[in-house]
Amino acid sequence: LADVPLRRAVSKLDRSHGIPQELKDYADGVRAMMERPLPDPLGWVYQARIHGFRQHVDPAHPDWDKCQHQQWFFLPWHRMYVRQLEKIIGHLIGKPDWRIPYWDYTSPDEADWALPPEFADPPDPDTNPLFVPGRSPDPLQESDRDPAAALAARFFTTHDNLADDFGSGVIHHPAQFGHRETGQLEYKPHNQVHNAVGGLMENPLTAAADPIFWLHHASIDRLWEVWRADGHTNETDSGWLGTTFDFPDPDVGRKTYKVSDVLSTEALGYAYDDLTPPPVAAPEPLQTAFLAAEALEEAAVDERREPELIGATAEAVPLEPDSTHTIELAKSTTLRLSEEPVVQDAAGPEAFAQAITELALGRKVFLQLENVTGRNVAVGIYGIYLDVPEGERPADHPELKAGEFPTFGLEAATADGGGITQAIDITDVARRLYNEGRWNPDRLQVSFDAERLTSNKNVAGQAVHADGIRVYVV
Ligand SMILES: [Cu+2]
Repeated sequence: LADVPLRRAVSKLDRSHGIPQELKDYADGVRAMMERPLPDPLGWVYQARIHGFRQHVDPAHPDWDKCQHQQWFFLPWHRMYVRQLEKIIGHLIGKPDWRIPYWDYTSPDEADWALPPEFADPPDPDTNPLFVPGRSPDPLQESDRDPAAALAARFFTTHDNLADDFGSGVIHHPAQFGHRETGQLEYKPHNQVHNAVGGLMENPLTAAADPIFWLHHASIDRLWEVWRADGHTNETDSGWLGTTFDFPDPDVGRKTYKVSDVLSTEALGYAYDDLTPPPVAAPEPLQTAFLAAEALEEAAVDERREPELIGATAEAVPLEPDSTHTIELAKSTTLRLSEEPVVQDAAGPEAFAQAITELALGRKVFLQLENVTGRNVAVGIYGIYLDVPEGERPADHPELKAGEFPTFGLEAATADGGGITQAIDITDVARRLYNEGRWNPDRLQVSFDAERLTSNKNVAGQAVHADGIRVYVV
């Protein structure tokens, strides 16, 4: 590592003498920022409003409402924003080498999934600047903090209308809520942790006013480094690299960064204590009857491949808790997969159809919610389930749960005239259904449940729908 100060895991800070020094410094810095009212650009309220404040940008405050979501400036913009906060705090407390700890919820140790204790206790904003009211009292769940799909994403972005990328979809000009694809890291842990923490954190227009926001974003920023250090490559598009953003700066007044300026954390003056990829669960193996294991392995070889659409809903889909929707799956003979040599070898029409199914489920399978929009959004996190037996409740079938849809940023995207498109890796549940002889080659049933509510708990009055649901194999 270069000789730069480290951002450390919050759970590993030295607590042998009580509150760790790094968090005492953070609390002092937050308090000092809170003592600087508007319009001081180094104040807490001003900094939080840079992320979000209201839907229509006020020309008197060109710094506000600048957060980048649902597109590929999400990661670099938040890296710049967190680095500037770190500089402001270092400046105000007279410790320019102070670096923000990160909330290490990707640790396999469940104890690290709870909010760090200093943020919850004492629960009094007058004596504890790290506390804010309204957060969920529950620790993060396994599914909230699981970075497996993000760290398995092969490309920073893709140009294929499927949001299985790491760093979200392409947009040509910065936009606060980009109306485009939410990539795998932005989906989870990012959006999901925002909703799971709740309170100010569940809405991008208030999130940055919660001190835990910044440790969450340090964690997301670290996962970007973990992914890159694990052999992946950042985007090389010159439009992305050359886009600039500017921020108030405690030393030079204003600081302008190009995206290409922030691809090295060392150049920005920090590094992480550990870039080891966290352990993730092994994928469910597919039990094949028609394809040889080697054929499957060969067909699933790691190369860039166009995703193939294998099914879609016929109509728009309301996201109502406990509702079920049908995805018609394509006839096997019409699929591009049917041209693969391993399938052509199959003897007889039944074997041919089964071989195509096995080939499809031997790859990665994604279910994509297309352009979800919502008003009066009362569900914080939807659970998404496959093929729940008729008349039964999804929540009673955790083995059929394929993923979640966290609604962080949904109202803001909708108000800006857009929506959220999100892909969910459903490979494990699809294989489990196949292995148990329950995969229906004609249709897939998708059910939603309201796993966690927002602070706006009127499910009856909410209006959330997707333009459709599609299933792809990659
Ligand atoms: Cu965020």
